[in-house]
Amino acid sequence: MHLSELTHPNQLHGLSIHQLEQIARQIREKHLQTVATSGGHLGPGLGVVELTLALYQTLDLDRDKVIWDVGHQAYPHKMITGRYNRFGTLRQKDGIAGYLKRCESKFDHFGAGHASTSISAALGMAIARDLKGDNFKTVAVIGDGALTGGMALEAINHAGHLPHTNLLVVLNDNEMSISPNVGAISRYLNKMRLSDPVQFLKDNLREQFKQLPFLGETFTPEMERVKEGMKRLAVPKVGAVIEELGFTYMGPVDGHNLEDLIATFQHAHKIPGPVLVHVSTTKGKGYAIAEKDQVGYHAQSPFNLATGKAIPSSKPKPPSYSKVFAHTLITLAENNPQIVGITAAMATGTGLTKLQEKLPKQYIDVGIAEQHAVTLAAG
Ligand SMILES: Cc1ncc(C[n+]2csc(CCOP(=O)(O)OP(=O)(O)O)c2C)c(N)n1
Repeated sequence: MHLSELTHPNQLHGLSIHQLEQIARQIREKHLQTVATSGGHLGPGLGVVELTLALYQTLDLDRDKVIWDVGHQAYPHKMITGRYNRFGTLRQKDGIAGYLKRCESKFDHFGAGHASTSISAALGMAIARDLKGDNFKTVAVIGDGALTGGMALEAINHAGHLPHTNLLVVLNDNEMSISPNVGAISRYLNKMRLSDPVQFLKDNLREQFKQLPFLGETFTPEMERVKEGMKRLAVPKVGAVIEELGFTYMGPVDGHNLEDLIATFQHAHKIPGPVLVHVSTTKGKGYAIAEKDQVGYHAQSPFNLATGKAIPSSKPKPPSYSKVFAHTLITLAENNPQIVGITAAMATGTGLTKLQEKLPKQYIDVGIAEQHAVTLAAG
């Protein structure tokens, strides 16, 4: 099947892994060509191609609702919900919008743009569903960056208190906000990603047991049990904090392995109450230049696909606002150590990366947490 024939996401039902892989390739091709021509978000969408296909294969999109956080990563969603043939008009007048837009498609259930709203919106839809006695699924897909926003945590706090409200949260963890993600939650997610118990055992215990005289290989069944015990001592239970908050935790799952993703989502749909599936993805997946420079290719103006270089604008432009702002701030801060630049995960967009480079002690990234940033500044 070619992507152009996919006019409804339920046509994904029953496709083989091989067919899904072909669709994934076609999505990436169209994604790259379109953004190279019109500009737009690049890395976020390329990272969720398999996640989107696998999730949609396990849902009935005529009934179930998927809410994408921010919406800047939803280009694959747009292509498989009937907008492939118009996708070339992305971000042009009367064309396909760069974010989700409710009037554009019945599959866009929530139009945001601001981060950290998806779990609240999905939980609201889940509660409304239950009040009406309906039983469709609601799924929030949220990035690890957006998870640093207070509203996402407020929603988790609420959802974890409602054990009878079915809700699936898919955490798209690529370790990046626009810049590398920051904060204690990000560090915790990283710990979960790294705590691969199988690898831990392979690397450590098996070898050590083999060296014991008389025991060696013959000790295997006992060894397995001891290994399990030691593993629990050595590695914190993956997802323990999330489980303590009332969610069932599943993961981390390889976000580019369709088979694993489909099996995990199928399982997750059967679990009652709030469930969080932790998916590990690579921002920019499939376009080596974007994988390497994940900050630079979060979003791009028109560029040359072969080199990755931006196509220079024909009109000369005045310096950007952020450039002037950063220059002014650095000049002031160099002369006054009491000046500190605070950003809510927008170091590149505000020009503060320059301050970070020059005066790192006078720079703070608080994550996507604007209200905290302002009150922190007041403090
Ligand atoms: C409230 C708010 N602050 C800042 C932004 C700017 N912004 C857009 S995307 C993004 C990073 C999102 O990171 P993540 O959720 O991990 O998604 P990824 O881009 O990594 O897929 C930021 C900071 C925003 N959209 N909303």
